[in-house]
Amino acid sequence: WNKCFYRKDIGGKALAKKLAKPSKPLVGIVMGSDSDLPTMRAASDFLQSVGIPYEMTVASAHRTPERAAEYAKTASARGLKMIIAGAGMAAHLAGVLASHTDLPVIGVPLDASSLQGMDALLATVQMPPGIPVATMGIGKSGAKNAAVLALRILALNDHTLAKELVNFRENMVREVEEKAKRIQ
Ligand code: RP5
Repeated sequence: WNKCFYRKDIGGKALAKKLAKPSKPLVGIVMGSDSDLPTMRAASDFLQSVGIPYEMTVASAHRTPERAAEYAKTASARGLKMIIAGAGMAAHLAGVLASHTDLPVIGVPLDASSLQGMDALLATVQMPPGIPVATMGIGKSGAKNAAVLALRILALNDHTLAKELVNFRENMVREVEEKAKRIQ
């Protein structure tokens, strides 16, 4: 699988040590096509900004069903804690991945057809009882929220990530307050 390790720039000896031993990815980002990459970058960019190691690849529920199944079946053994799956049109990717793993799967419906993502939203969200997909909003904001949700889940058991979550939220408050000042 395509690996995309990331370590936050911490500098000095700690960085040298970490670079010698790459972090294992905790989150897998899967998309149905390479045409989804510009949107799904919103997820990987966020994970990178908070220092969550991830891997990213393409697997399609329809064009490469065996690759998609294999990815999900081996995800837990590779150390992944959850999967973010983005797909457009008849977006069955997140559901298919969820059917082959017990890891939490976060689905991101993408706008890839004349139905502007409504097709993907319904295909992703409307799962039969027993196989859940945590479905985000359509497009880039959904992709970013998938990564923010991943941070929230991982922060439950990780003090460093819990601090990242607090920083992220405080920065959001500061940004809104700055913007509010400018419109007074
Ligand atoms: C979906 O079909 C993919 O996730 C993508 O959003 C859409 C179109 O794929 P391409 O024809 O651009 O490869 O399966």
